[in-house]
Amino acid sequence: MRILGKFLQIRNGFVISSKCIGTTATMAKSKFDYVKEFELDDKCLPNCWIVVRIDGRNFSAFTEKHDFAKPNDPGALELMNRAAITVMEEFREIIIGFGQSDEYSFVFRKDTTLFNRRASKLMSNVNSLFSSSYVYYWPCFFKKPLQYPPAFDARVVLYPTDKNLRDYLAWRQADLHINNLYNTCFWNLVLKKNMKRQEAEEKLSGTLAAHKNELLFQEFKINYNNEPALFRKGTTLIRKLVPNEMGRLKPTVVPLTDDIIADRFWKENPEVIGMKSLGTYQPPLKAPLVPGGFNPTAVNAVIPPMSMRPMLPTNIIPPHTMINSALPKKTIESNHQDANRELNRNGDISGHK
Ligand code: DGT
Ligand code: MG
Ligand code: MG
Repeated sequence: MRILGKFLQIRNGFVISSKCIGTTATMAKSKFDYVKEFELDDKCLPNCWIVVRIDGRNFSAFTEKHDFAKPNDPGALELMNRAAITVMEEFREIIIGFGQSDEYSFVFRKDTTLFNRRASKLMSNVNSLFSSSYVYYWPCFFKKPLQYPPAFDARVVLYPTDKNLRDYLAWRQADLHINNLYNTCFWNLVLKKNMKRQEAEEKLSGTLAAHKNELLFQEFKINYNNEPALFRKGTTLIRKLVPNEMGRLKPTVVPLTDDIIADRFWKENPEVIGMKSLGTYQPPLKAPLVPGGFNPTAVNAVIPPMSMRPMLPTNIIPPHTMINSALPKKTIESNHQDANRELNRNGDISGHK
């Protein structure tokens, strides 16, 4: 747009001399281009598992401010799972996720070429989608509105061998076990025996796991092994073939509350580390319920009760509702091969060959 004859133009809201336009554009290409060289190459080493772990920033304060149940808030854990499932539905090169407390680990297949394996791209995309999903789905799980925007930190760690990866995941689950046993004792002492926090801390100081188990049983008649698996084992997200309404098997992110330290899990789900065709989901025969109808072993545990999601459009309710409506075994088996063939053809789950 010309204002003062040929001397002034308005471009992008700035008034500039028409004489300078050509020169400025040329300079931007030649003179400033070198700054690109300052960007570090952060491409992840080849043939390594890429783990992105996110963790809530100062969640000690966040959980207090938002009245989370102590020591475990089922809604809060389900919200973490919902956000993590959103991440895994978007980034299909993630083969497994593991969540506990305010953290989630996501494992990219070791041969992923996503974002050219750039650590900062992988990490920032996962973290950003997780954080926005956490806020987006908040009203489905909590009646109290968010008091301030939560934040998550993130890191990338590479593991060169399958054993390293399994040990990493075992480490996170063992960490959960140690903290949860302690916290279950601590909060029972504080909330049920009216102990001061410092008193409870002193009572538990230096005690071994066996002592804590004994304390829970003797003083509160709690058998720790009967506590909800969600609290004791965290949530493991893997991909399985799950029948939809039409009986067709569809690749689905499935939340499990399983022991991932022992070999059994890895034998039952060899496709995870083996990066093979997906297995078919077998619903647990007997899903133990915890008070309030919360069902931590069922796949649809991540779906909040209807009463808690009045504000949600239907299209953001996760597609896991059919998982427990077991189809006849024969139908599942005959669909299994077709579904895996379809996966390979469409690259639907590019993480599995
Ligand atoms: P950070 O990660 O260094 O910024 O600091 P924090 O405060 O996030 O510490 P972190 O990540 O080591 O510990 C997680 C905190 O979140 C811890 O204070 C327990 C709390 N938290 C996590 N899940 C729950 C829950 O379900 N209920 C309650 N009451 N607290 C929880
Ligand atoms: Mg934290
Ligand atoms: Mg944490």
